Amino acid sequence: MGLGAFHRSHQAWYTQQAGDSAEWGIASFTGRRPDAAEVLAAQDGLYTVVERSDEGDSFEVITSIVEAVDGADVARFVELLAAPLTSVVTLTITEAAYRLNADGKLDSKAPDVVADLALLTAASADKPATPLGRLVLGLAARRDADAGPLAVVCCDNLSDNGTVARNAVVGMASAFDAGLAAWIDANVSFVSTSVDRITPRTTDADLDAVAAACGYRDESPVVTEPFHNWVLSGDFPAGRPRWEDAGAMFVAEIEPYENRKLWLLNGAHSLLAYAGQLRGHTTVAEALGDDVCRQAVEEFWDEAAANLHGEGLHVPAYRAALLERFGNSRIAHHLAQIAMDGSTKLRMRAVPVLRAERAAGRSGEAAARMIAAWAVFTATATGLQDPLAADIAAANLLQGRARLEALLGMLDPELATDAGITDLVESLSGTFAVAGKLS
Ligand code: CS2
Repeated sequence: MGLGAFHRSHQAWYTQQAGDSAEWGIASFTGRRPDAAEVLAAQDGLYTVVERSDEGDSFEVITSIVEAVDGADVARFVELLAAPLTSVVTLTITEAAYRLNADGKLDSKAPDVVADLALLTAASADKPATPLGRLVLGLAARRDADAGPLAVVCCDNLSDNGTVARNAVVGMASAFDAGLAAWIDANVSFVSTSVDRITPRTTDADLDAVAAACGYRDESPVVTEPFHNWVLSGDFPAGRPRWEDAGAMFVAEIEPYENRKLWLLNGAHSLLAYAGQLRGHTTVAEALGDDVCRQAVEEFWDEAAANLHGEGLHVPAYRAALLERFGNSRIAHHLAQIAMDGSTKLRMRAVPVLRAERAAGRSGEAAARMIAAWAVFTATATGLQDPLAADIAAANLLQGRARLEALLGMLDPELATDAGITDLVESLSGTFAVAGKLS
């Protein structure tokens, strides 16, 4: 589920590199962009992965997607899930698509969740609109067809993402069919993963670069960095491609890897997204070149590192590699793209570090600075893209402490009641102000 650039530079790319790739094919369903399936289907699912480094570009045609489908074609999705040969469902549906509230539970009041639950309950469920609604319907069909167990592999940047996916799917299923919820519990393995490969949105210039270098017109290439990483934890009861051939790691305990990636990479990304845009920058590489942003990142990394425990994490080397990856100036990774859905992302990227620092008796100032930058950004940006955009807009009409309490409450209700934290965030609100930029 999900046919975006990241799915194609990561899971589809890993599947192509697997030694047994000829035995596997991916049917990829779009989420929010039906046109992505149309363009790819017209090319028989083939597309080019452009690996872009400071040294230059390399090109590879990926053949592992054998079917590109508009996600609204729920009938085809359900048909494939009911097929015993289907073994794995990966999810790259964005963090926000899990419709979690600040407690990490399914937000059963979100309007599209309510609508899908009504459809499913009425058994007139031909077209659930949310990815989770579609997955629940597909799993019901698999149970009815007695097609056996399978693995759901969450590839979105959420802590303990397998459990999150399980809770959301089982939560939705149990709302209308307790038997289905029990079947899912017994037959579906929810695999947790930490995924990593920086993949910005494709531009027209990328299409031209592929045409010039390869001599064919690919309407849907993907540009990505050479680095790639995939750590997985969980069972695959119906088998899986040999992703380890491309370097995927299968581990018993995923949390340390997940935290390292979510806090150091994604945390720095979100910090740069808000601080960088407030200071007039457009891309990650530009923002990192600004000493004020760079220092804020280093301080946040110090706080995060103090709370990363586990063997073999090599945090100093990981940080050094991140500076190089972020500094790849040939990859224009737009801050505006990263800034989307901040209320969901910060729950995973800033809040855990802030909480861990406070629990250790320290201030958590660097993590609070990220939240402060987000809060200022939400008040100044036009057309904010966030599942809580309406609530954020309402909060920004409030004044002083009430405003910050309302914003913090969307990230973590408990933090919002801690006056020490609201004061801290308030005191950091001017950190990234540039004269003339905030009016
Ligand atoms: C980024 C991620 O947009 C974002 O929120 O932080 O997409 C990031 O580029 C990937 O997780 C890198 O693996």
